Amino acid sequence: MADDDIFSVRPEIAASAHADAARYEEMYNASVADPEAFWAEHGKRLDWIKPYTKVKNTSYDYHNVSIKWFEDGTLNVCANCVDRHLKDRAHQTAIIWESDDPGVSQHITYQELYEQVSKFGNVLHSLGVKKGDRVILYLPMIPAAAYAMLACARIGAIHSIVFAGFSPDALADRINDCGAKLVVTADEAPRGGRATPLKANVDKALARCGSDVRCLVVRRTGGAVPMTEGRDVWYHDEVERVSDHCAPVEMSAEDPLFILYTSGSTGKPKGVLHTSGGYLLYASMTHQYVFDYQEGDIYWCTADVGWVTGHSYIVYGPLANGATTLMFEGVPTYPDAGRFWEVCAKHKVNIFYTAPTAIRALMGQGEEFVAKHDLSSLRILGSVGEPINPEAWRWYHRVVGRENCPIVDTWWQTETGGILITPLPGAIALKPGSATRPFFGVQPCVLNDRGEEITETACEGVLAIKDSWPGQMRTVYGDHDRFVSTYFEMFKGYYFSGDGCRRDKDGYYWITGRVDDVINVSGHRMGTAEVESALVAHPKVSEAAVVGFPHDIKGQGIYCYVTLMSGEEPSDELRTELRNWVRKEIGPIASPDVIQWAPGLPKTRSGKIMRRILRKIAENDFGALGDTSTLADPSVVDNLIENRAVK
Ligand code: 6R9
Repeated sequence: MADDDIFSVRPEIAASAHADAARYEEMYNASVADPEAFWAEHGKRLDWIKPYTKVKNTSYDYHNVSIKWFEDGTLNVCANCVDRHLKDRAHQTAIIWESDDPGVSQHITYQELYEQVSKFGNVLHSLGVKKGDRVILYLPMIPAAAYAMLACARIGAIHSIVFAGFSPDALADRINDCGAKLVVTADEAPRGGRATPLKANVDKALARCGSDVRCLVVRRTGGAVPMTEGRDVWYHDEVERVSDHCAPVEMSAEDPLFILYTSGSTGKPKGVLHTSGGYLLYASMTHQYVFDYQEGDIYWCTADVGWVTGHSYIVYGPLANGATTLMFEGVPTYPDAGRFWEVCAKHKVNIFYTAPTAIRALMGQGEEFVAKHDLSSLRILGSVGEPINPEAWRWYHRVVGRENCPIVDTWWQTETGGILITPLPGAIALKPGSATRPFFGVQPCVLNDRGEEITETACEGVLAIKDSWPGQMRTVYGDHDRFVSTYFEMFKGYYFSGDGCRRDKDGYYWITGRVDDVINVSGHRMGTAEVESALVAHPKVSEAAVVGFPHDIKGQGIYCYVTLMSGEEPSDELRTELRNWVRKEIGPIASPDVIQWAPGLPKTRSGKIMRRILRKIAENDFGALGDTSTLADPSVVDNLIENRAVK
């Protein structure tokens, strides 16, 4: 039984960890017994200009949802990430940049970061950007992306990063929604040996925006791009004209830091708004404890700054802690499937944080790509973005971690600002596939369909959070009602995560996927993730996505899209084999009704499977596939429709 499959805490990790088991219990209990006192104390990890006297002022009351932390304190987020480290670590590397080209990397010290960010702030000023203005960043994974974020924070502007893989239309929607006055971009974004024409995309987007929106262009590849007179300027020209001193602006803890758009279950993307003090405190504290970050560690989060993981765990958390953070421009499979491990070896990475989808992809390529590289520097591994199936967990643990690196499976969301449920490596025994226990100050609970909290330890339901934590989003930009109705209406008095979960007898949380992914087969509730996990545990299966479809007798049936390992051939025998395999892994109740061979699955550019589309195909409802524009490869959908399995 998975619940009893336990990897105990490694004594050598516990011995030097920021929290061992006893310390975790003590701090956790203190954090929920008296949140005011707990956060008043830990708020001191930031440098405040005017110290706070009020700590927590939050209400989950449906009629009056309001979230404020440290509201009378003032600070500057950039000064906390840069200036305050100059005294002790001016010459320490702040950012290691690894380019898409494996021959090119760069070390940027805190002193250089300070100079670059100050100049960037002055360029923004010179273009008329002021405190409270919105600035869209549409950039490759280059140091200038971090400079631009921090420069906005320095002058009090609100950044909104749009992932460089998004289309011109998606970009235009975001520019318009937040009323940005400036878009910062680059000529082109190299990834995996190919270049995305960012500036050309901005040109298309700006054709749909107000004429007052300007564009600042950073040179990355040197590719020729047209510049529109009076609207577009080159960064390298502007920076010649500015001084290298830029005073950080005093900001209230509750002044906005950034907006990040995220897709909901329906409708247009929501502008998730995060503010300054609580967000930074939470990002920095989770970064320290969850990854057991130690002075001198080389830390690498493989996310893109276009996603929340990049905000909190490439830029803000690590830099607030004076860490050395690695920024990677490329992809895991270029020039070959060993790139991650090559980079780990090259820069002697100690802490490595990635997504299950990457692990599964690399797992399918074979162990020899890992074995070639010296991974002895690795100490802690992390996972984020989706439930990690035990099969991938074990591979990550055995092959990448050589069985001596704890894996922190971190559950959180764009909305939560930082990690909420996770093991602490020196404190909490691991179970493959479980995000384990709550971080300090986080009170998860499991609700039944009627919105009642289930009090038994072992149970299953929807995951909600009982009280606020400092990193929580404050509102949907420009639409507070949507914030309230999305997260606080269905289950009154709680923050509703949209995820389902199970809590086992040891109080461990197992995220079962979005609630809309839960299917009901003959009256039994089943996480589609469970069936997927069973399927990908089969040696011939590389990836699987499972959705429900209407079934005359069972209510819902189980429809499986299966991608085979390269070299494996689809056959009816294999179909039967997989069906029996799942019956064996989970039980006859989980027996797949349909198995469709899928050469590719429809994924967003961040690697999340778009189950909404798979459900429609399974339901034979091709007319209503909805918006497919955010897919990494829309042609995948046509293939699935063409080859739809006949029931
Ligand atoms: C950080 C991030 C949030 C959704 C979330 C959940 C899924 C993220 C997970 C996980 C299981 C984990 N999710 N981490 N599910 N285990 N460790 O990914 O933010 O892009 O907003 O996605 O991702 O379903 O609700 P975001």
